[in-house]
Amino acid sequence: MIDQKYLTLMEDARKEAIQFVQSYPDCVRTGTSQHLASVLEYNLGGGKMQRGATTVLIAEKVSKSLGLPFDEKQAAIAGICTEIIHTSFLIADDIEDHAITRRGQDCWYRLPGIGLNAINDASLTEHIAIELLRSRFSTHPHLLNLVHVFQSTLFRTGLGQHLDNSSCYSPNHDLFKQDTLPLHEAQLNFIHKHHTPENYRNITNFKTSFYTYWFPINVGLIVGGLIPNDEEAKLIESLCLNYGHLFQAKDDMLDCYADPKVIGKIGTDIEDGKCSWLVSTALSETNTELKAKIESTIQKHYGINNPEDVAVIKALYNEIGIPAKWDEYESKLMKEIQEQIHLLGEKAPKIPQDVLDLLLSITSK
Ligand code: GPP
Ligand code: MG
Ligand code: MG
Ligand code: MG
Repeated sequence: MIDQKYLTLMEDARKEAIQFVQSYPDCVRTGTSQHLASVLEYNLGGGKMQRGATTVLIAEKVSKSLGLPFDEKQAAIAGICTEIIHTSFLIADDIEDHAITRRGQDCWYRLPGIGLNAINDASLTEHIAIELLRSRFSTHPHLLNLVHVFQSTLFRTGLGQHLDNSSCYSPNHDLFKQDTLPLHEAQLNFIHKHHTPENYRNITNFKTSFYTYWFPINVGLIVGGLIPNDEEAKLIESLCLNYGHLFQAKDDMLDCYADPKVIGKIGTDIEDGKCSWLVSTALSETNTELKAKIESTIQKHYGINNPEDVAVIKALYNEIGIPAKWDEYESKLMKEIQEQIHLLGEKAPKIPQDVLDLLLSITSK
């Protein structure tokens, strides 16, 4: 559990971010800054604040261990900037994924008067994070490193989102119309090419792991005054990729199995034909006869926005024991992560181990 102190710091930083955009000089015509404030008011709350709190926790521990002064309010601003980037991704992701609800309320793009303006709001939100960061860290010795981490996070996550979107299957995918192969073969080719554990891993690395773990950890280290050397950077990155993998595979399980009231969003992965942990695991079946049955069910019923087809896929997942496979996979992955944290403790003792342990326990909860 994240200590209440850090959540309160994040809440104060959230209010400050809203004041920051409200006091922005109105451009073109009055009301622009109020619009930005409404985007943040509606979208930058109700989340777990995991990324923001990670930033502050890491920065605090690192600066203390280096004997440097620590400004918790400034660190919380860096933390809220990581959350604002997250918000910008969610606004866009919900349009791309045809989602209905987010954090227990209607998705931003579904509100009257918003619609596809939400695309521009997502982009503006991203800029707000950088503007706020630059204004509050203008004299910080590592501002350039911070901006670099923000920009590479944006680029990598965008690449991941592209991989995710271009791996969506549907039996009547546009691409199949141009294919010279018969429909049945074009469908199977697509599934074989995209819905593999390797492609899944690649998608999650880019769309989730960088921005959910690598980003706040690196921002926290820099704010705390530590620029990791190459060896430390490599170890941190490979740990972050595994955290992200655990996080996303779990998110995929919840998409199918959790009560929307509990997770605040209604799952759309099956309807969207996503390359999820569930479908890529189902298709990794080694028994030839069972594999053929799984493939043909997915080929016919996956990626269709129709409750009957979705029910067929959910029944398939249950029949082949996806929940039990998940339990086994989760334990294996958690052990691997614990070993990585241990190794990092030996090779990079300046990186706070207790925060890394906390991140694992939050992710696996
Ligand atoms: C999570 O995927 C990944 C993101 C939210 C990154 C989006 C990146 C962009 C550049 C827009 P998801 O769709 O499974 O998340 P959720 O289940 O929360 O919708
Ligand atoms: Mg989504
Ligand atoms: Mg998505
Ligand atoms: Mg999801």
